[in-house]
Amino acid sequence: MIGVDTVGVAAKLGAAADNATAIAQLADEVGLDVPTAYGVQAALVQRRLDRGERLVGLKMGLTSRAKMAQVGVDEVIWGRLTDVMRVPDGGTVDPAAYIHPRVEPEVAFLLDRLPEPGEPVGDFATAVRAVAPAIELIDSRYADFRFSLPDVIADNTSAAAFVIGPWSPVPAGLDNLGVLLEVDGRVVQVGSTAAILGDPRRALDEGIRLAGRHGVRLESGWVFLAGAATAAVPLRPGAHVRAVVEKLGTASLKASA
Ligand code: OOG
Ligand code: MG
Repeated sequence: MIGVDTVGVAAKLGAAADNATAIAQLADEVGLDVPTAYGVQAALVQRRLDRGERLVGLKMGLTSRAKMAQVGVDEVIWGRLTDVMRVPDGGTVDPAAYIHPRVEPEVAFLLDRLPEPGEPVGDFATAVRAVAPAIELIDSRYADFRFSLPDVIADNTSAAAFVIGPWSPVPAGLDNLGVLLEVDGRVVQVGSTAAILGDPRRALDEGIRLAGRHGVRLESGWVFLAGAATAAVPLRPGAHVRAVVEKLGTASLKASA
């Protein structure tokens, strides 16, 4: 779309994140369509790279019905992950550094040898070196965590932080593993990896395809988040959060009080 100041829009979203202050949705006002929104996302992430962050992966969003229903957007989306967003397993985050942080259970892939652009992932075990349970901390920069499809794409799909649990070799089946999200020892969300596009391996095909449309090629060594299998829950000060994925184990995170 001609005439959208993608760098200017990205600066507003970047400032909202830096100051942990919500802003109003802006897609309608500035006339963002989906391709332009991905352009804003690229500019938003470029601000981070300009201050020394490194691109370390890609995340999928809205790959499950539970997530689509929670936010009222029903298209699969993708965003970019940087090294500064990564929190060590068992590490602590300060909820005050975010606007209205939420946590969700994820499955992570460690990418290995990927097909040429436009080619499908032939052998998953060649494309993916290892898998892990993960937690994503999302924090929409929009007031009340409400947004349209182009709004959330421009906002780097609400990406804020992520935790990767221990890596395991790719198990025989990934398509029906139980998923739990626990807060302070209580189960708050229950799901299955089957909720992720029927099989989280499909999320990788989608990621390669959708990012490829915008000239982004996934790289060996990158982390890939397949998208949450359940709805996200608010991260309260002092909370202890665990994501448990059957056969893969646990990733955990603490929120400072
Ligand atoms: C958008 C990001 C969605 C997922 O795993 O589905 C996402 C949001 O819910 O704010 O990360
Ligand atoms: Mg997510």
